[in-house]
Amino acid sequence: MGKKIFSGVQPTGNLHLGNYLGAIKNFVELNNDDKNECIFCVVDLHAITVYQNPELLRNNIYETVATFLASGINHKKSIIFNQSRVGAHSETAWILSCVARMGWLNRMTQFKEKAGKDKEKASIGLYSYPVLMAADILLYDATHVPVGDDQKQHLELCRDIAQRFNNDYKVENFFKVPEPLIQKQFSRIMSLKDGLKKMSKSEPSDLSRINLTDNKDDILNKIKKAKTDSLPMPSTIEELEDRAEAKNLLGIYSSLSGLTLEKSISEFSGKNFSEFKNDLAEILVDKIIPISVEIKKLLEDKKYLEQILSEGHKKANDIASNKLKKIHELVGF
Ligand code: AQP
Repeated sequence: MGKKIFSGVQPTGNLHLGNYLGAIKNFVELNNDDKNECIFCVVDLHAITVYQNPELLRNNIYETVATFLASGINHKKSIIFNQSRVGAHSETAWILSCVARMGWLNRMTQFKEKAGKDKEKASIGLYSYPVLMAADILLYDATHVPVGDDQKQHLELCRDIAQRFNNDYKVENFFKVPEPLIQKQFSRIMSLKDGLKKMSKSEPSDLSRINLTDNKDDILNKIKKAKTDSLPMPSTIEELEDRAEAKNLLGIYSSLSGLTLEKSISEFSGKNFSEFKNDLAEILVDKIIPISVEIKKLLEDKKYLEQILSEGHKKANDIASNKLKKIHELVGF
């Protein structure tokens, strides 16, 4: 039987290699399987949990759609839409926030990381973000949610919320309890400047990430400057312990080449980093430049992108409104 897939990406600009290898590449594979029903959402309501310049946000919504298409998502075989146009997401998030417990949200590590030291100044939206994410997924009866490793905890929370709602309202299986789809290897791509920090859109240094809109020179330059250590390339997986940067770069190489980590290690064993970096840059250019070129081409035709969003909106809205109607009945509205 096929899977019902739901996943989202925030239109916060600078979509990067981590988003691609951790999530979007997986979306494409799932979308290629005709048995699956796929819904891919541009989660703009999530984006504003941290202030976004409105003009940039509008453009980033189109850029995210363009990235989906340029990466290989087929809009004829999936629903692509942006979250803010389907009002049921916000309304369901409210209802679910009356089901979720403070204690559950207090455990979310992403909030702690993103809010930083001064939690009092973080928006309430940033705190309750995982409840909105649960609404996104549960409205569509998704069975599987492909995400990067950093979203695993939010998905567990979504499962808890679904079960609690089903129990409180005595409706077995009303909300499907979704399974995360997290790649076994290389599910967290780290910064090129610090192998202990995840590659991220909001990191101020552009040298920390490969953007999906980078050109060849950008990629060559970023790989040349990527942090490494002074040891030669490792010969075994064990040697990668405590060598976060080497591990990350080899992980990126393996993920793009489709090789296991063991195979990549043996290919470069004992060589120096500069040789490895040349091959890494080459494979990045091979895989990322066609996507980058296509994103730029698609962005020249906003009408086309708008049409895709508008078709997606109609389909998503039908499914979500229908589910919300049932939620209303269950809670007694
Ligand atoms: N470094 C990463 N490695 C693997 N997967 C990643 N994802 C994000 N960063 C990495 C996955 O990409 C999908 C879309 O992410 P998002 O845009 O919705 O949110 P995010 O995780 O907050 O992305 P960023 O880049 O880290 O943004 P900022 O800087 O704002 O925090 C998700 O499935 C995510 O797991």
